[in-house]
Amino acid sequence: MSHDCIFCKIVNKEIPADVVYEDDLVIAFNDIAPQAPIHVIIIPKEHFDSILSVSAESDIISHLHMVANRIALKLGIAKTGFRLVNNCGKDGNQTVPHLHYHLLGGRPLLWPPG
Ligand code: D5M
Repeated sequence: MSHDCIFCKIVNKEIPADVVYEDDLVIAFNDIAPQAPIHVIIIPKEHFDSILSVSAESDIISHLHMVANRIALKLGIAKTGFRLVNNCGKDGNQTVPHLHYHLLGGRPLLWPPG
C-alpha cells in the first residue's frame, strides 16, 4: 500500500467510492468524472504504480481482464461492446499512479482516442 495513493484509500475504505464489484484481489468503482454512460475503474488491491511495475509471473492482469468481462456482462454492455483502457505514464495521460483499467461503454466510442 502507498499512503498517499487515492486508490489505496478506496481499497482501505478510507474514502468512499461507488463500488460495482469487489473480490480478494480487485475492486471496481464508478469513475468520479465519467466519460461515457458506463465508466468503471478497475484496480488491483495491491499497489502497483503502473502496468510497468507488474512482474511477468503475476496473474493480476488476466484477473483484471476477466473482472472487466464480468462487469460488462453485469452492466449490460457485453453485447453492444465496450472499451478497456490502461493509461501508462505522462504521455499516456495516467493521472493516478495506481494501476487501473477504464471500462467504458453505453455509447459508440470514437477511434482513435485523442
Ligand atoms: O485515470 C484516473 C481516473 O480516476 C480518472 O478518470 C478519474 C478517476 N478518479 C480519480 N479519483 C477518483 C475517485 N476518488 N473516485 C472515482 N474515480 C476517481 P487516469 O488513467 O489515471 O487518467
